[in-house]
Amino acid sequence: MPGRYVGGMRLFLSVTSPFARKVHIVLLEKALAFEADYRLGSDPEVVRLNPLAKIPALVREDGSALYDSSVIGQYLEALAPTPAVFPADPMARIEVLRWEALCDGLCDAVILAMLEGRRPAERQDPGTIAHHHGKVRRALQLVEADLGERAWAVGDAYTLADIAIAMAVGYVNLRAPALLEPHPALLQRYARLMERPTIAKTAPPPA
Ligand SMILES: N[C@@H](CCC(=O)N[C@@H](CS)C(=O)NCC(=O)O)C(=O)O
Repeated sequence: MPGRYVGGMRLFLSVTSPFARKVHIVLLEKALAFEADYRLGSDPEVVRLNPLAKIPALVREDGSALYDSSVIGQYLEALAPTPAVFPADPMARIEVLRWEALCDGLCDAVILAMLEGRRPAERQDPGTIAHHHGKVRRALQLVEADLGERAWAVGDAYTLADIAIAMAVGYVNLRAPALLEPHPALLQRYARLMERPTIAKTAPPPA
């Protein structure tokens, strides 16, 4: 509701949501002023702002809400272009968005496998878990192969693609660490990314 949060931006997030972590990192990188409001997606205030009942949701200065995390990231770049987390070149920008889609989809698959695993044992479908874990395995393989030894995912600068990679590897490490066992290079990359204060500050607490 416009006017409700006048005075600044408000980010609805949780401590474990990888999508919320991604936009939280962007807000910190750009040193933007915002209130962090920790809630579940099912919280009535979140549902009022986002009918999809998901976090992150960002309430803008005019009181209107934005979602999902990819849209929020692009909004923040438009709002505060420096320091940039997207390259200026349009094709390089598409490449950043591809990395983001890959990492977001990877996290979706981790979440869906986790939710299936939380159902009562007799109602769990191992095939469903294997289906989602297959997506995670293939995505992690692609991330590792595609990155190789390069310092950054796109071009020669830190971008939202690297933020998305940190978010995804950090989330697999939290929820399904066995899937990272074949990928020590990704864990090393995550440790390097965690040297950035914005990434360390937003790390989920241990499971
Ligand atoms: N595509 C969305 C995904 C957001 C999402 O799945 N958020 C989860 C938390 S990690 C959530 O709020 N789930 C609650 C629900 O789906 O009911 C984004 O990028 O923002």
